[in-house]
Amino acid sequence: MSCAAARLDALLNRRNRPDDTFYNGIYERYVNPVLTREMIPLFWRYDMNPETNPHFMERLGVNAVLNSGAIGLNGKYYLIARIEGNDRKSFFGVAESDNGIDGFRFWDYPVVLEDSCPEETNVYDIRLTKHEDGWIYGVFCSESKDTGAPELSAAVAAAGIVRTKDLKTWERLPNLITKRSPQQRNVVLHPEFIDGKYAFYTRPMDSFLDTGSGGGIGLGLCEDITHAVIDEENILSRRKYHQITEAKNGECSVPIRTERGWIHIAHGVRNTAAGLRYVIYAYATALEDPSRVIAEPSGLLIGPRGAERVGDVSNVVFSNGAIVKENGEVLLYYASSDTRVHVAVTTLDKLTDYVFETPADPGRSVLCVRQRCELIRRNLEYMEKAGARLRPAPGSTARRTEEE
Ligand code: M1P
Repeated sequence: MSCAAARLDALLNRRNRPDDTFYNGIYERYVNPVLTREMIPLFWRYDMNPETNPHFMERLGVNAVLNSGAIGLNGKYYLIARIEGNDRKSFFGVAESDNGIDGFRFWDYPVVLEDSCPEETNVYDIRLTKHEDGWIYGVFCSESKDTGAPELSAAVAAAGIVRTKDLKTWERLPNLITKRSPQQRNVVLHPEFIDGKYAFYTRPMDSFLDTGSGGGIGLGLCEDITHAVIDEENILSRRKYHQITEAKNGECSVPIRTERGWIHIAHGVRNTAAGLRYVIYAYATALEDPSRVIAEPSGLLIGPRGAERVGDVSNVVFSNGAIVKENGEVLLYYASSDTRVHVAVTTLDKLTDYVFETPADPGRSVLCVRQRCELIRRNLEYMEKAGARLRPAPGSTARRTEEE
């Protein structure tokens, strides 16, 4: 036991630092994951009594710690992680840190939700919204067996809703009903009222895994969050052929208010010969009309890299939480391959610049290469004017060379 305790202690006290092998000017990746299954307290997994556990054997193992909701409260940083037991069931646990990049420690007990939904088998991927009505809402996936379908694995995904003031006491509200979509996952509550109503980012789906006719990330309004019903969902961020969202997409965290618009972090999924590939992207909507998309930077913001590519569900990065600090820093939490949680750090300035100044995906190779040639042309022109020294590749039209 002392060996396991010492290992855990070392892990919890390990300092994090930016990964200096990665640079894109948009955000910094950090070297160590902020949460892993090894960071789960021993007393959640082992029977600590040598009389009943003479071999100090794991009794209730944890398979993965992933997709975490995030919130800053009273100067502390909280992640509400999806913790998946060896039994495949997920639940939520609150981990607290002083700086948001390391030192996360789980509270003594996981979150115990009110058992108001007897058919519910699994819960996961909570998004936390500090709403202007004064509550902190958690919206998560509530999964139940589809008893009407013949296949054993058939399931129904719905959006569960809870609320709290302190992350300790949670009130469960009835699940969200979307009248026109049979299934929902990746639902996020907007932090402000829109036209005096609660606004949810939805992801209409025809079945548990496939979005089918669901066109992308929707926005729907409801009058009463204690009996949340959405009639109409208007698609904001559309799935598009041959883009990173082709197979499906979903809102990640609560949109971030900036001077130029709401910045949204989302995930996009495409199919490959190796299976689905999940990446994180961004888009923006207008402050005065959050149903209007005003910027769609091309391609992915965060893709799985290096060791992140391997895990329970490989080739996945997935986010459902971000924290904006008072000094303008933005902590983007993302899980890799459904196995552990990382942080990428940027600032509001950089994120805004990225979202509004990155050109959109023109949709076809011939246009994409023209877009890139235009960047190259401007750069060569600029470098020549600025007197920058460069050695052009054979065939380059740049006139200034190192030899000149
Ligand atoms: O396995 C990747 C992700 O798959 C689901 O996301 P989506 O609904 O967009 O397909 C979720 O189950 C998520 O938890 C998981 O990380």
